[in-house]
Amino acid sequence: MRIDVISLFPEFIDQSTGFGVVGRARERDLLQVQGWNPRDHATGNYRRVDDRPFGGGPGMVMLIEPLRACLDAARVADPAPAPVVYLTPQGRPLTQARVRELATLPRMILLCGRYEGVDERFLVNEVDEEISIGDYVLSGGELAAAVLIDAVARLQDGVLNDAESAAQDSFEGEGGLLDCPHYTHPASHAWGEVPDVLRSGNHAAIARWRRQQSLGRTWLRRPDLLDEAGLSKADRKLLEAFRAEHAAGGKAEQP
Ligand code: 9D3
Repeated sequence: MRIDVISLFPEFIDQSTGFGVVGRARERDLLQVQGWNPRDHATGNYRRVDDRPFGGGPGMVMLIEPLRACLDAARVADPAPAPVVYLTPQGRPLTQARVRELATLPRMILLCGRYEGVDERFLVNEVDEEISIGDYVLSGGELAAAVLIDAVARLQDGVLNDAESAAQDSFEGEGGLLDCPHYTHPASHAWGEVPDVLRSGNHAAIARWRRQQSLGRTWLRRPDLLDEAGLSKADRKLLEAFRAEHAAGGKAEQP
């Protein structure tokens, strides 16, 4: 997949996608990320990329022409069709379902806003989709773009190693439940013991315990996800037992 990113801070995009899983995907050429700076396409002595809003008010608005020239340059570099995605607080909230769809595209072009945002006429004429990454205020679209790039990169074929893929499968297979707790050595520590079942060697019991922990934690922390999860009869029994232990002040999980 090729991702072009229009941003006043292309170095941020380059660097923030240079590490870990995403950095490895770029090194192996499973993912190409290229930044494009509207400033490089601005004209005049001051190379302005923004101006004051009509109607007054605080802040600045990104100009149409530097963005248009920048987008044209990205399309000349690779004329394959690519949707333009604008990262904005006004966008539809990003979900893993949308990430999965976007990850199948051979290419997309991301637009990062700064200041108060982008002239509405550019959005109407050039942008295909607007995406937010959640209900909190960032200073610009770059971090949101890095989040989206990370999420789609992990779904490209060959990006995750076998262990990472297995972990991903089991999460997606859990139908949107939270993960169970994880433990490693030492089995005994001043801060507590590893649950006996995990050391029992009984793989069926371990799978059951993990499933129950996932259900219980989702119930405690994200009951909204539980409504969508479509629990089996066995799941409901496991959760019922978790609740009973929880109500009895059990050690299943602190509130
Ligand atoms: C303080 C400025 N706000 C006035 C009401 C509007 C505003 C403009 C630009 C708020 C944030 C931003 C910059 N944010 C993004 O570009 C952004 C974003 C975000 O802030 N939250 C969640 N997802 C995203 S995607 C892009």
